[in-house]
Amino acid sequence: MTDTPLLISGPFTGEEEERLKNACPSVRVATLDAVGGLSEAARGGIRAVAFKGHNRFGGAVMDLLPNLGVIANFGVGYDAIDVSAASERGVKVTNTPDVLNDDVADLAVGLALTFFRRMVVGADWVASGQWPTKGEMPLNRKLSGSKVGIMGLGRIGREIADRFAAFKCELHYHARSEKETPGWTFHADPVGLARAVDVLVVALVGGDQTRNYVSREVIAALGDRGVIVNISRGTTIDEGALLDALESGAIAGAALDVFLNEPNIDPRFLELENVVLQPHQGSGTVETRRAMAELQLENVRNFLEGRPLATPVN
Ligand code: 8YV
Repeated sequence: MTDTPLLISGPFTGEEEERLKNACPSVRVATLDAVGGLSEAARGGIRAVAFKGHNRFGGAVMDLLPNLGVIANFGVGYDAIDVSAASERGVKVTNTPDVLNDDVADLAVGLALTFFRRMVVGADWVASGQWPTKGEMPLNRKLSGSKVGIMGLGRIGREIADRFAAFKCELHYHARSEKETPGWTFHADPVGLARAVDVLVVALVGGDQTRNYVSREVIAALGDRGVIVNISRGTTIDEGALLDALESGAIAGAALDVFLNEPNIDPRFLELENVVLQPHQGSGTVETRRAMAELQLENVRNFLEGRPLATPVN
């Protein structure tokens, strides 16, 4: 066993990695795939993993680290980590909730606005130098006052709903149970939610329990004026059904920050004109990523120094 208790497993940015390195006298850096290549003594010394990314962190990797006590995730969503496997092995998992709610909610509204007001087309109208010859841009759609459905009214979903309320939208939502809200309409059935709204914003947690929750039937219920916004995980939507609906015009469009198989997304998306696509950047501001890094580090430090974890999930 060595006295290097922290493993950093990213992809972290240089600044994030430096911060972790500065906080701990001695660290190891390795992708999950490379853990097996570390010496037995090195693996035995590791008690905490600072983890970032969306590659599977399963029981097999945990078994390579016999003294692992905590996996501190950089992100609110921890669907990449097999939490049951961790619990079975007595390994704690932590995440970074709340600090990213505003940014993810801002992006959800920004995606809807970008789709409705076609700002990508507008930017090109100007940047291409063709405004003088093409004249006025074709009219687009009004977002304010429209009917918005939030799928998953957790911490991020609520921030999104509050923002759309400020846009004078009629708010609908689907969640496991009815919540106390300022007059928003609860739908026990996701299909009923989709049928009632123009914009369906997906703010579900990821993981097996929500896989394809936005099913072919939900997508069809949205109708040909309907728009899907997804800032959660690609897994929450039946992506094949979504692509079919976008290609056929069964729905008006989609504005997406998340996909299956990021960053190698389905090439069918690249052929579409009725989409706004972003590279999973919901929490990607300097301020928020710093706050996430600090919370992750707090969890690592607390664990290594024997204090209670700040944000445990198991
Ligand atoms: C990721 C995210 O943390 O918090 C989440 O659940 O999806 C993101 O903020 C980020 O992409 C780094 O993996």
